[in-house]
Order: sequence, then C-alpha cells, then structure tokens
Amino acid sequence: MELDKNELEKIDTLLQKSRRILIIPHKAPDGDTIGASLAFYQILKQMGKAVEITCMDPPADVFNFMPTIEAFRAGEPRLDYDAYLIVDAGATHLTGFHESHPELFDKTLEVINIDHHQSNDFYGKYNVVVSDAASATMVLYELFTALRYPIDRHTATCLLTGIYTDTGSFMHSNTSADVLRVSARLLAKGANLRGISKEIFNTTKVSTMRLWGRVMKNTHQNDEGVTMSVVMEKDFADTGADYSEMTGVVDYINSVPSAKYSVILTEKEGKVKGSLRTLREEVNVADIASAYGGGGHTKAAGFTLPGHLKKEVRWKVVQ
Ligand SMILES: [Mn+2]
Repeated sequence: MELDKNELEKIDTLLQKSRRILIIPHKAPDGDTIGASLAFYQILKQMGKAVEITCMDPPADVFNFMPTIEAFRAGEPRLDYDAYLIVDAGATHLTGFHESHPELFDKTLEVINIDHHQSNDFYGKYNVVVSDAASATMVLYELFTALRYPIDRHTATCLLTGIYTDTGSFMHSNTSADVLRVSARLLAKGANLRGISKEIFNTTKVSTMRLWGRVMKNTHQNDEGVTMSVVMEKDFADTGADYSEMTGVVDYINSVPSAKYSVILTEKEGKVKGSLRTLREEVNVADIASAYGGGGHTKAAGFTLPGHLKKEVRWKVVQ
C-alpha cells in the first residue's frame, strides 16, 4: 500500500502542533472504526495530546475487552479542537453529524479523513483514502509505520481488531497477502488475537441467538438466486435484541450454496436498512446498494430507505 508522502507530512505537522484533538468514528460503530479510533487515541495520548473520541452511538458490549474502550464515548462533537480525525466513514452522513455540524465537512476546520471506502469523496481538508485496503485500520497501520509512530501491544490489538472484523475473521475476499503480513507483524508486537476471536466471534448473547433465529426462519432464496431475509421492528422487541446485534448475520445467510448475493432488510424506526453481501467474483453489491441511495464495497454494501416493510405473497401458475 502506497500512501501519499506529501499528505502524510502535512498530517504529521498538523498533529505535532495540535494540542487538543477529536476523533470521530462512524455511527453504529463496528470493530474497524472502534479499533482505528482507539489506536489513534493511544498514539496521540503517548504524544502528550489531549484527545477525545465522540461517536453518534455507543460501542456494543463485545468491544469492552479493547484497551482504552472507556475513552470511546457517545455524544455530540464540539467544534473547538485544533484537529479532527474522522476514521472509517465512507461518506459524511455516516458520521451522523453532517446535518448538525456541517462545518466538519466544509474544509474550514483541520479535518483528517482516513478511510478505505470507494464511496469516499475526500471530504477532509487532509485525506488518506485507500479504496483497496481491507480496513481503515490497515490504512492506519501504514500511516503509523510511515510516520514512525510507535505501535505497542495495546495499539496492535486495536488495529488487529479492525482488520479481523472487516475481513470477517480472515474469511472475506479482501483477506490479501498484505492483510496477513500486517496481521503477523501486529501479532509479533503482542496483539491479543485470542482475546479478539473469543470476545467478538465466540461470544453470543441469548438475545442475539433469538434474533438470528428470526433471521434464519425468514430466509429464502428467490428465482434469481438471491438469498433474502427480513427483520421487523417487532423482532427486536420480542427478542430483546438491539440493532447492533445484527452484525455478522448477513455473512451467515450468505453461506447458502450458489447464492448470487444475500440481502437482509431490517425495519427500524420508520426506516428500512438493507445489508448486502456476495461471495461471487462477478457481482458488485456496491452498485446494487447505490441504486437505493447506499454504497459500500464490491463484496459488502448497504443502504437505508425511509418506510416500512410490508409482506406480500406472490402467486404464480405452475404446470
Ligand atoms: Mn472499515
């Protein structure tokens, strides 16, 4: 991965002279945005900076094992910092602050945008966007290495958490030689891979089991080879699960053999969220999602539409 040296130097100069820095992850935070935020938090703390993390939503409990997770707070950002780091947000609206704090995106503030989504439109004053990187934490690893920012075992654990989750525990097609090489280096630095795999992939709450049960019960494959499932508002109420507990289930239903792609439609607070995955080389789910105003990666994408889900039974004549 080649990062723009000129841009990195500008970022380094800005960070060195900044006293107070705010890190902004994307809303509904996943392991990659949390890992990237905490890794940068730790590095900047060691540099003696006053650093805070402000996210639209709190992290799910599964991330409680991560070092310095207590610094990851939900709230509204203030705009009186010397620099802002936005990590893993493929579009301004994914921070959740584009309407309440448009100044973050008009290039008047010292905003650094670090990301790996194709949809990213370089909304920062400084941008490090590598669309073929497997995770934002992969980009950060390269950035830290290029700028000689020291990665200790806690920072290594945070970076590896992001890589591990965004590659679906090294099972998605974005698991490149680079991913494994960087992961090996992070392990050598003392990253807690056992902890990551146990806490994130082998810990399932009863509410999650029951929610996933609903998803699986509703799973079917249509004539076009699309595996589909739906989750209604009522399913969350009945199972006691929240939306964050949907993480990973679309990958699970995507394991149906010969599926062209998979989609789960989730009804939540007057909106319908679509989550798409594919294992097929020739299918680009980012294109499908963008037809509904969404976006993402070629193998994993999503969209949100206002409205509700309505069940319709289709009848047809067979002979
Ligand atoms: Mn990511």
